[in-house]
Amino acid sequence: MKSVPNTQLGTLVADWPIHMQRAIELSSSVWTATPNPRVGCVIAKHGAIIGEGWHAAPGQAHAEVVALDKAGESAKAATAFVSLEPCSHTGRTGPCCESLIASGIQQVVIAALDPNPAVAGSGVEQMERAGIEVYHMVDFEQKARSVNAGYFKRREEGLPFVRLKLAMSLDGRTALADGRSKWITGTAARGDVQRLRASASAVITGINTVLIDDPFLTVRSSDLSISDEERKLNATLIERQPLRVIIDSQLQTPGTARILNSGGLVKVYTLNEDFIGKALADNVEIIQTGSCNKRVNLQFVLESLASDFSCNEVLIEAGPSLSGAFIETGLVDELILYIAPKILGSDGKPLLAITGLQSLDECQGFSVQKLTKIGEDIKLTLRAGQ
Ligand code: AOF
Ligand code: ZN
Repeated sequence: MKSVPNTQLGTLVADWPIHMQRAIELSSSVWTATPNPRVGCVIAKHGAIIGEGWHAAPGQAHAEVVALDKAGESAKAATAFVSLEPCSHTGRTGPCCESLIASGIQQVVIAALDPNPAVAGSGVEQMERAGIEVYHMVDFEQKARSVNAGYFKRREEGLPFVRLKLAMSLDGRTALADGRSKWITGTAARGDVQRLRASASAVITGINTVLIDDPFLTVRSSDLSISDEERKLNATLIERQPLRVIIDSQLQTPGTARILNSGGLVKVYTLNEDFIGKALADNVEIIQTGSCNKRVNLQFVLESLASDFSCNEVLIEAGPSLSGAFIETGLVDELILYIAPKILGSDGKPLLAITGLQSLDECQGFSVQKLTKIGEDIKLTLRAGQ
């Protein structure tokens, strides 16, 4: 495989960056393909696109196969641009590199190797053995990886990408002193949260939220404010419920909790050793996990979600204690903060229960990635680290 930086592309292949950019764009046509990565493919010949496609969901055709189908016989001697190394194994579908070889494609250009141990370079090897020229556009690697930050993190570090969603007033409060908080933010922001849920492999919450708010934490089609086109592309995701996860050290979740009774699978992580034989419902699994200062060890939970349930991206929607604990342990990769232009007053509930910081050096920093107005509210996207 030849690594080609953009600066070394000759005039003959000047259109390569455009096609690779398109392949990466196509990969994010769907909110998620969990547990699979998002992958896009463009097939080009003499500068023109003759086929393109993306992987829509596990079990459905891989991006290369969709694009090859569109290109038909013209794929012979053409070039395929794929955002991820074509697979070489038989999973839910057959190996893409065999389909590419059979089509008579002459060149395959990738943006990143697939970290799946069943692939990991063997896709490239097989294609090269069959006489296909394989190129790696190194300048697109970072972009391709960021589209699948969760997939790469799970495969390489055994952890999912962790997104923490928070909503607060202008003065950093989440509820009045008596706990009343329903709908601080407007309908547009709540519709956006629905989309975060639909994009997640799992939504994590804590026992306090279950006991106080009794949320469903479901994806509700009617609450998603999206275009018809986006609705069509993500139709299966709107129907699917992400895995719901409850961190419940003492196993206090009542069998009547809405989160258990709204469809989809639920995992309850607990420290309670007497859980054996306790059953909440058929869709609910109780998992005993390790502790850290008598609280559920959050790193263990995340490791289990990655290795036992193949979660690529998880969304935390919890109260100040659990959200604060995730931040304090440094496990959050991205923070999505909705700010409602309201003042709830200093006796209102704080955003995060984090105490005891002694110096400014101990404060965690975040870098602002994006700032948008959403309805009447503000949405801030932040990444951990400065
Ligand atoms: C590709 N093109 O579009 C995708 C790939 O069980 P399966 O058949 O769905 O395969 C899932 C694995 O295939 C996944 O873990 C990753 O290694 C690769 N994904 N590969 O060539 C695609 N989605
Ligand atoms: Zn494949």
